[in-house]
Amino acid sequence: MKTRTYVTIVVLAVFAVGCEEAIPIGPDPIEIDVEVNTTVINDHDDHSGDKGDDDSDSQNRRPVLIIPPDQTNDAGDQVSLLVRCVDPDEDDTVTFSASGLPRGLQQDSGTGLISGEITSSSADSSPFSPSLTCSDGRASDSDVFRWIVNA
Ligand SMILES: [Ca+2]
Repeated sequence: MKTRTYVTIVVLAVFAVGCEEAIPIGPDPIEIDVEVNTTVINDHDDHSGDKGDDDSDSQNRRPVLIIPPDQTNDAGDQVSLLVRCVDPDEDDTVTFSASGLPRGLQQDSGTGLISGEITSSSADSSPFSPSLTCSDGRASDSDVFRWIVNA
């Protein structure tokens, strides 16, 4: 008889504590934890989404100008020098511009071809340091080379 009574009291005590205190308090902290985790995950997604939009512009790769080797010509020479520019982005079209070319020469902005007849007076200003630029409209590459014109 003593043993039965003891067991019954212990079981009732645990049951009462479990019902009145453990159950009402228990679920709340768990729900809060879940919400916090969910919020953190959503923030992450939003940020990477923003970065993705920015990257679509910043992912443009710069065209690379292939600067010609130094040139030597005589005044009066007919020149035809093709400058190349490589853009890793297949769909990008590059345009060329040049400054400081020997007089009489110009560069085709679409093809990069430098052509013309070097004027006789160019020898007086030799050597030249032409600056070439190619651009895909968002990024560009420039370089300088040397051009000697002999009289
Ligand atoms: Ca590009």
